[in-house]
Amino acid sequence: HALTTCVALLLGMTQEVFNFRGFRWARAMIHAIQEVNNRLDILPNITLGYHIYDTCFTTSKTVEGTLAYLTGQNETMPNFRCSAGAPLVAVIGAGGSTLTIASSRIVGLYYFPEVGYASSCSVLSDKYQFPSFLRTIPNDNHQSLAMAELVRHFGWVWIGTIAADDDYGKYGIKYFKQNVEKSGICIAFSETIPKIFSREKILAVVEAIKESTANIIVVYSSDIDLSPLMEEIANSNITGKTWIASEAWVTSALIAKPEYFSFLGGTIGFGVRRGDIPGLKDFLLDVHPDNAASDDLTIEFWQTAFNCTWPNSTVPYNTDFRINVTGRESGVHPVSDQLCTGKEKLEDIKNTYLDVSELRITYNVYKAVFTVAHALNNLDTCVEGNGPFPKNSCAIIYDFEPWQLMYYLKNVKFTTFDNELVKIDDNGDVYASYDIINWQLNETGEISFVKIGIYNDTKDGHEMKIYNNDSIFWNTPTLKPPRSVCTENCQPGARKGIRHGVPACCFVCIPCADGEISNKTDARECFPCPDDYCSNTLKNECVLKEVEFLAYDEALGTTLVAVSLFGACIVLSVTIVYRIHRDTAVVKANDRGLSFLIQLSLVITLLTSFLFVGKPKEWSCQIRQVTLALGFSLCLSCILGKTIALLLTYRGSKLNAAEKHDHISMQSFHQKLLVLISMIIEVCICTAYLTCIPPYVYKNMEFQNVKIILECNEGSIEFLCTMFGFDVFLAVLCFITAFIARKLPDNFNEAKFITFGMLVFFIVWISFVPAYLSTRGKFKVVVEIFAILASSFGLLGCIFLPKRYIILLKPERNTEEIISGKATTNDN
Ligand code: TCR
Repeated sequence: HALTTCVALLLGMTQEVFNFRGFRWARAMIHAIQEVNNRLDILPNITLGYHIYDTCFTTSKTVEGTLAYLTGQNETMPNFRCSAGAPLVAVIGAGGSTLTIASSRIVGLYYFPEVGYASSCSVLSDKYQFPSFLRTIPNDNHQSLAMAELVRHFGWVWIGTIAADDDYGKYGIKYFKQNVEKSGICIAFSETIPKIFSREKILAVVEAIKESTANIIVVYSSDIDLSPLMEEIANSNITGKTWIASEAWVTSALIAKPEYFSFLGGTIGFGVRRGDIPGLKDFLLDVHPDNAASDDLTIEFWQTAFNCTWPNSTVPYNTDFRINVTGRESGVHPVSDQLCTGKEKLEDIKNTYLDVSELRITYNVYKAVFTVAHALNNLDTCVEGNGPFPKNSCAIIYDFEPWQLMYYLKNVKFTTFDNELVKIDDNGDVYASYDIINWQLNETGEISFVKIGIYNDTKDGHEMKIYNNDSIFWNTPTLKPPRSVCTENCQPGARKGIRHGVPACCFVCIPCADGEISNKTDARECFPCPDDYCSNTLKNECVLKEVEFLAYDEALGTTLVAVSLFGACIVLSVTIVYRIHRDTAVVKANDRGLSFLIQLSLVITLLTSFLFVGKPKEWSCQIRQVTLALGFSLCLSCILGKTIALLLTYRGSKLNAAEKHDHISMQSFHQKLLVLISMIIEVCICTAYLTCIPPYVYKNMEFQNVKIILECNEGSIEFLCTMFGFDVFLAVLCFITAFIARKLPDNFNEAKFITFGMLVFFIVWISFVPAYLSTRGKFKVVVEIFAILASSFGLLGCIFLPKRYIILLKPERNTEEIISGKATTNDN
């Protein structure tokens, strides 16, 4: 004689309309129980019985059902009942986590087992609160993690979330947020769908979705709760969003309607493992009110499926009192006057109940039943003396305590027809594995759920695999993965600037300042370029600053050098002329040696311009001013020697020939001495300058950000002034002496020309000072070379050219007589 034990199934079958999916679960449980009863390897001598309670998706009904089952007060239950006296085994259910939490708190008091098939909320893993709860669906924490991983995978950083107003939605979204926020992803909005229908609240959610720029919306809700929102979204035609679906609605026919595809297409979601339960389809078809006349659920199912009224039945047709309370009209079918004949064919219709293509939760129900059956079987096959209980005793199948079955449930381990190993861990959880599902439209115009990847919880972390990115359908105009950002990335060359009072993903891009760069996207800071570098126009690279100096190969440099070379050639030509005519009066008059020295010094000064042109080097900086100063001092001291000689010659002209000769050679000696002394003084000053504070190459960046002006820093202005001051001093002496000697009868008006030459010299150098001070960069050098050339040419022109003119073109004037005595008459 078979003994009957009794299982209760808690599930939501009716909310506002009959829930075909729930009815399928109920039928799947019956099918599983029948399989257990038919199988010889599990509980051979025992028949499992069952009670089915409708939770109506409300806590009160769930609690009522639970209590009715435990106490045996069966009034409210539908047609299924166990034979009296059969021991109670376990509760399977309830559907949603909120309901399970309610029922599990009650059964937990007695340590009475409850096996959930769809209750995935993470709190149910807390064994302190729910000691007797186990489940065949993975804990939602895994799903939240998977969603976060998915969002990261596609680089979305600006995300809206919608949660059902229950434990499932709230805990799921909470854990998702915790996960994404760690990786810098921002939540654009967080909305909740009301449990009790309220149009205003739903419209508020729709408004939030419409207004937000987030293109990715994560929804944690059951299909029942979500459908009114989706209806409203369809009405307001919100497109361009990609939805991330939680397991509870990803394969739901209630949401995946073809007419919704334009805005829900491309949805990506997670589904628990599916299994094709053998024989289920036939079993589902094998339902008829005639077979169970008193079964209200079957009658209600029949009436809803065929839109007719079963004759003489007491089952009301879709007249839930809440419809009037909330005033919700849509989705309620009008009462049909047509009577059901009983000849309607289930095979002809197509509805959720008969759809066995996506058996995921149904498969979980199947596994839940088998978990209980295997645990009972283990309890039954316990060998006395080898048992797990005190004194190695066993529990007796006819009469055991709930905790004894709990022991076996916690250690249950079996494989299904699908070869899936079901193993329940200490927290009552199972191994987490999800299919990643993408909504696509198939040829027949229906939504198909395409598996595009998997997510597995592994021992060390988790792994997500997307098989092929191209197989994903994206509901975007380009069919490319959407982007979801609050602000587009800051390109290199700009940095992120925070905006107060908005999430961190919404920022402003501030371009880097001159001389600063950022070379990566979304840089927080701009970095200053090193000294010799400046930023390019895009501000993403440091480029070497342009170096400015007067180069040989630019027009100005070449011209100046050419002019100075030309000057040097003239001087040379003068020297040659002097050399050839060295014994003529003009050349011999007033010391030949000095004239050669002056020519030499002019060549030196003219050629110093070579040191000024070209890239300044340490050595060129150091010698250029010094050479110049020495050149000038040589030149000026020689001229001074000459002018002094002129003054003295005048006096000497009254001497006789012998005295005159002595006088002249003495004078020549004195002149050389003067030159020597002034050169020694100048050399000393220059040596002191170069040893104490020498000039050096200086990169001047003060005036321009993009250019380095390469110039010579003069080191010590004091030394420089002393050096040139001495030249000036010589020049002044020259000028004075020449000026005095100007009226004296002399060699071919030499004093006059020298006066004139010195005037040119002064004018040039006096105008040099303001010009030099007011120019920048390479033009400073140009001004200086200009002054050098001008003054050198001035001297050259005034001192030598008139003489050359006489030598070459007026040789008749080149005689002794003119020079001495009679010259006075010629003068003026
Ligand atoms: N966990 C949900 C309820 C739920 C559900 C479903 C309801 C899940 N999957 C599929 C209907 C259909 C996952 C909860 O509340 O825990």
